[in-house]
Amino acid sequence: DLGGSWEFHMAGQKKWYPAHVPGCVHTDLLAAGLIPDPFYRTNERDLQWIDKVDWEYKKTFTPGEDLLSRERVRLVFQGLDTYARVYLNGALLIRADNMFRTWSADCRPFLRKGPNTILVRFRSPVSEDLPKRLDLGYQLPGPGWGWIGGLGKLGISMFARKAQYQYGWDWGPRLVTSGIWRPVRLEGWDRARMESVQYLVRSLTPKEARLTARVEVRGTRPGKALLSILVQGTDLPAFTREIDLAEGTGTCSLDLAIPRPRLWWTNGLGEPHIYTLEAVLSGEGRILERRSTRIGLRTLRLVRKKSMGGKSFYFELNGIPLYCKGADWIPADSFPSRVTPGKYEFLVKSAAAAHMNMLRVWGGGIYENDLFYDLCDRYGILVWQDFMFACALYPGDAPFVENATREAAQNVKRLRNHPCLALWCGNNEMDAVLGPWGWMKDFDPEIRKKITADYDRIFHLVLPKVVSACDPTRPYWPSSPLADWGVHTSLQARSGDYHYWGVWHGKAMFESFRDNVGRFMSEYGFQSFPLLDTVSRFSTREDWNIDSEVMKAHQRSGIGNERIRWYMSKYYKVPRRFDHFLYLSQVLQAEGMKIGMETYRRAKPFCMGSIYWQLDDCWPVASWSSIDYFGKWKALQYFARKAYAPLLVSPCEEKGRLLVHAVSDLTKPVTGTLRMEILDFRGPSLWSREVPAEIPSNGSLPLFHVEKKEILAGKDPRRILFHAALVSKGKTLAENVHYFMKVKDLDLPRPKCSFSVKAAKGGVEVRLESPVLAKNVHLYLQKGSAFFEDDFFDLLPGRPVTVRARTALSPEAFEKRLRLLTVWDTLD
Ligand code: BMA
Repeated sequence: DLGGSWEFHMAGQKKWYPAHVPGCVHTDLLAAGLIPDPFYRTNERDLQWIDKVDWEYKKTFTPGEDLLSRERVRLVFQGLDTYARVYLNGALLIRADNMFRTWSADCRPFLRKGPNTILVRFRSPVSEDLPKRLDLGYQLPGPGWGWIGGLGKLGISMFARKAQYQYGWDWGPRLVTSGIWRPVRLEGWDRARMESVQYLVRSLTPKEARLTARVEVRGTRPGKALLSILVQGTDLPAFTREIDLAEGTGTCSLDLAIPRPRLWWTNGLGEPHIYTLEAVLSGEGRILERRSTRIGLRTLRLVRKKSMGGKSFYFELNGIPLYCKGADWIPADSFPSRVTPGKYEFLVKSAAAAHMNMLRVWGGGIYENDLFYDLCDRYGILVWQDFMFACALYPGDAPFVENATREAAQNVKRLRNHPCLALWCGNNEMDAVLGPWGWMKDFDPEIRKKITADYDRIFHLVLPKVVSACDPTRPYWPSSPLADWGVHTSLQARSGDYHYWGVWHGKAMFESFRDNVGRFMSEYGFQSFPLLDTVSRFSTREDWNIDSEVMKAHQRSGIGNERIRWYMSKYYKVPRRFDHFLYLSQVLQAEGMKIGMETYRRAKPFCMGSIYWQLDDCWPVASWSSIDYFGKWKALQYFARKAYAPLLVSPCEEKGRLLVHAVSDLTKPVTGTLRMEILDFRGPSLWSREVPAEIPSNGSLPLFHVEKKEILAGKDPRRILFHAALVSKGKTLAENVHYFMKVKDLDLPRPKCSFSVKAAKGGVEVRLESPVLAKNVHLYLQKGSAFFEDDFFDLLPGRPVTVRARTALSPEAFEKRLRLLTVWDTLD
């Protein structure tokens, strides 16, 4: 491992500073005290010089005897960002131009006994790509945040095979970094080594799983070797065969069988069982290499068949039609090298806690670290994997296409053994850029033809070819979405994945989710602000106004503040206080998205996926995320946990009627009672009804309906709520509330919440109660922090609830610091 401490400086300078590998220029400059925190206030603007200069990294190391005694030694960089030249003891070994590729070189002849020096020179991505843009003579469509970096309207991001979000996004700063962003090592070997191991499940029955291992072996000269595969944790004997070695790389196969296989299931359906297989290569009487791979045994099929006036789009897992619930994933930091394993685990665990079973790795970020996919394997979360192209059009010259092809092949090979990996998707929204968004209309026809041909080559020829060659069992889907919201024809919406942005971008009310249901929702979303404790980490008190310069610098959507305020004024009374506004923005987002999430679940099986935009943030910002940069669950994350529960009861209004649906993702039917009630906010129950409920497995159906006129007769809709609960054997399996008016029109009473706190495992238990309705109760601590298991919920009159909180505080200290905020408190 050549990671750890290195030195770096701006090219041409004398003095070197300490650096850390993996890392990047920005984090190294920050650690050396040479720049202020790029996320603080408007510091981003002053740091734009960093991408205009070249940087050098160096390290001196002494290889051990063992390494020097090897026949071959290879220098491997798992990630160089981006335009880099690598020198070992002065000899140029690698010229890199793609952040997403692994770069390696045989370096045995250049290695010395004693100290060796490795130098990596990073050329400025701006100096490298600006000439390409100028030579082209026209601007390829793209997101266009270049003005922040002093480039005016010149967009250059599409020329670089580098994380696109770093050039600025509508939730991300423009911080274009460079560096050795993934591990680097020397690999010594003799005789032969495995270049790759692929496990293909050929057949899977309760009796037996049959697999084929395909191993690429590289030899130094012709001869014989032995390949064995061990299934760890079982008493199965090793599967073994003799193989021929050549000088160079060859492929060999080995069949294996696992009796009574334990399957890999997604979160909510069962255990995501993992098998560890070890491939062992031996020759000349010794072990040459061992390689462990964790796999899962499952069948996963993307089912596309004519149905319901279009074409289905759903996954079938081990024979069961799977409703996908989840969110879109963006890199968890502007500087991906500093995302800790703990942060990865927290985010994936948070997704699982909200009953998600799919994350979509969006194409403007990175092919994630191995750890991310390991975690998704372990938590039973499928990954929809975009190739890294988003919201732009890309050059089509031969070197670019070649570079993209190698990038695709390497990443497909790296990730294909993960059971979590569900689908390869060509890009994010490029189909929309070419068509519906109208970004192409000003080009002259010749250029338009060329751009379209370039698009077709990569996304309809090259990438599907790579997938079918390297990962033949996974589906390839050219672009997400197939149908964009603005101009979709009803056939498209009935046939593929769908990004619905009428809410937010199109200023449609939340209720419009109901008229915009696709077969698989791969994006829809709404923004909110992080709460004050997060805001105060990047701002000072004088910035605490959403239109201040600093807050605007942390709101990257040009329409963002205006949209939030507009929607808020439609549904709520807009509060004057800053902290109340932040809180209410989260309530607005969560309640609005609740309508979307529940609509898309009720629409099962026509609609078989609800993936909302977006799970996480890459810095502290106003955004569509449900978890903020510092890991605080926003109201939306709590609401997702309820809307995505395996069993959902969902009331809604339709054509003058109130309907109550049940949606089940369970594999067994449920029998129980639907208990309904109308409560006055101030306590009394005004109406109640019970009906028997038979809910089939894996389905959605209405359980009850009534004319609104009938149920509301003689009641004041401003003062009542409808509560529905699914009860079986005395246990509440699911519950939900519905209001008949927008919150701004409700006659909310002043809550009189009381609470008591007692010790519980890992923290405390808070018992809350109010004689009158308390709407969207937010729990927080005056000082210090805690993780609340539930938050932003409606506390119904006279119905106490218990909420657990993880904290290190004693119950007494906790009780002293506990504070509550409700919608009523934000009314001036
Ligand atoms: C979608 C995404 C992102 C963007 C989001 C919000 O189209 O693919 O590009 O951040 O909308 O505008």
